[in-house]
Amino acid sequence: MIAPLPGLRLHPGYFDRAAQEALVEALRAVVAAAPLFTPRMPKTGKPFSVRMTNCGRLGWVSDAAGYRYQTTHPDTGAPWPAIPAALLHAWEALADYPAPPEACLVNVYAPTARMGLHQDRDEEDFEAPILSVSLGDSCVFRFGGTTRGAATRSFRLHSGDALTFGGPARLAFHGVDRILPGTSTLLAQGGRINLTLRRVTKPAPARG
Ligand code: MD6
Ligand code: FE
Repeated sequence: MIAPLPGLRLHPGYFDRAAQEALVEALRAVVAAAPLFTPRMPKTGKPFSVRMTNCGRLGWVSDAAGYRYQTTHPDTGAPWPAIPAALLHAWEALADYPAPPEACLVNVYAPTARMGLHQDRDEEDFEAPILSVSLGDSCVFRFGGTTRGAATRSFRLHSGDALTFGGPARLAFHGVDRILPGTSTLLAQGGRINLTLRRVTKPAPARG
């Protein structure tokens, strides 16, 4: 486990090859039920270069009306499929949080796709970490501080790596500079998949 910043914890190769292949299979079923869509920037309507879908009770969407979580797919209107069990187990093992995730955002990167520096702040509960899982080609992942102007650093994320963003890093700016084509044989078409598991609402207080 490597800690590049307090609250940012990298678990290299957390999922072995067999577990990665099983995750890709589970994601095929997710995408069959909830097809990939192209999100758009609020206000400008500019398309993202990544395609997305979700699983879990809530899914993150972005269009001209803004960023939000919703219970249904923006195109089909259907509820999101369930989060694969292997991801729920990883959350239990790594998140150090007493309630399950409610959303799993699936980002699909073509070799030329990227993700600009952003904060994840559409959740009500910042006490919970975000758990990120990378599959397929490696990428150059960049992170900085909690203001857009703060210095940034980058490191590579490889297939099977898990990363938790919690504590002081929960609101750190981060993004994906580029995909490194040809660095993984996991996905036949190349490219990269990133999964982020999130707690969106505050859990009800424990009774006692
Ligand atoms: C990606 N990840 O790795 C994009 N967000 O493709 C994220 O945007 C991200 O890795 C919040 C927490 C962890 C992440
Ligand atoms: Fe993010």
